[in-house]
Amino acid sequence: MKLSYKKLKMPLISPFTTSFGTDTDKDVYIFILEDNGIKAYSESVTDENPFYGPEDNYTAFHIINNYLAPIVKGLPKPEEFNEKSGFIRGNNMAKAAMEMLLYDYYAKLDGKPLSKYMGKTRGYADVGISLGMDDINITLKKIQDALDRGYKRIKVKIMKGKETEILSSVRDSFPEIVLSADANSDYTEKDFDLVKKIDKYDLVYLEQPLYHDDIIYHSRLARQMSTPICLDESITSPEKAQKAFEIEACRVINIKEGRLGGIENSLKVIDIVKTFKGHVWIGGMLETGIGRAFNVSVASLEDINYPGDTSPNDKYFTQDIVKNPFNMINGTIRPNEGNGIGVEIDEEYLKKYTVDEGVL
Ligand code: OSB
Ligand code: MG
Repeated sequence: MKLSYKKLKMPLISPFTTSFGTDTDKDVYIFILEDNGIKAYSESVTDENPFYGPEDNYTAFHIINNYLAPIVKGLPKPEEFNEKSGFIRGNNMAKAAMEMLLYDYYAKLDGKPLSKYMGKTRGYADVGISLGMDDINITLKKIQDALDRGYKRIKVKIMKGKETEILSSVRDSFPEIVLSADANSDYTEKDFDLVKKIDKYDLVYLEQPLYHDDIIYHSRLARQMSTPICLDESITSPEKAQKAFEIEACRVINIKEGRLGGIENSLKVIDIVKTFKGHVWIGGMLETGIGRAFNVSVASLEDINYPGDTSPNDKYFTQDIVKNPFNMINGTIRPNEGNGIGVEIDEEYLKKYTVDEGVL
């Protein structure tokens, strides 16, 4: 039994700008579990800085190395992992990286693709695109390209003071498209008048307008808007999802397995959304081919009812670390058919992008 890691630095095709900053590279920890002739993989969705959420690559590595690796080495079933790691507060992204490693391992041991190991899959995932902030003419061109490629939903990033320029330009050029906007927590309770103006752009939902950990003010805002609120950052546990629906803070949830502490919690949130007749979709964190394969598998589950931020690999990297990148056909992607996440690692590119490695 061997548990190891590689830290990679991969250049992004184009910089990705949100209200909290710009990414030019993907700096990521990949985890590898080898046992019984099986090689399982996962990645941590943390970044170099804690700007999206409270964790970063350094805190995640610390938690994994000092607390979670010893648990993983006992090879608990993935559904046992939360109980065994529950004494560690928070640190969901670190936990998710380890829980998902066990998911890949046990799905492979069972001889099943992850999409079938987890539950009922539709066999494909509907795909939307998430566009970072750019010069508006570049954004308009990227939207046209995305529509030509068959994407089923366009999401643009916005920030305080730029929402009108971005959304009015997009709606002027594309009056009919399925459109959403993501503020990544850029507004406060003092900005309600500004945020309410977004109603006129007819968005399918407005993603995370307020504080990264808030549901109370979102509930207040939701009552004053016709646009459904979608929560991303704020939903960090099934309990938080339950509370958000109870107080009507959102009608939509963006699931990221990393933010929720893994697949088990994500499946619970999917059930909660269903109980409240809300909508749910799978987000993304600019993952490599490894994290992407998890996301596409979850996005293919039957109860997912909106397109995900699960673009094919070539949106992000000229060269990904997998030999079998996803193909999008008519705005849909099929999960891999191989066991577990079904990726074939390109060892040459994995090595090329590795900046650090070791055994846990
Ligand atoms: O808020 O959904 C977000 C990327 C990094 C951090 C936060 C977010 C995003 C995205 C990109 O929107 C989605 C993707 O992986 O394409
Ligand atoms: Mg978001």
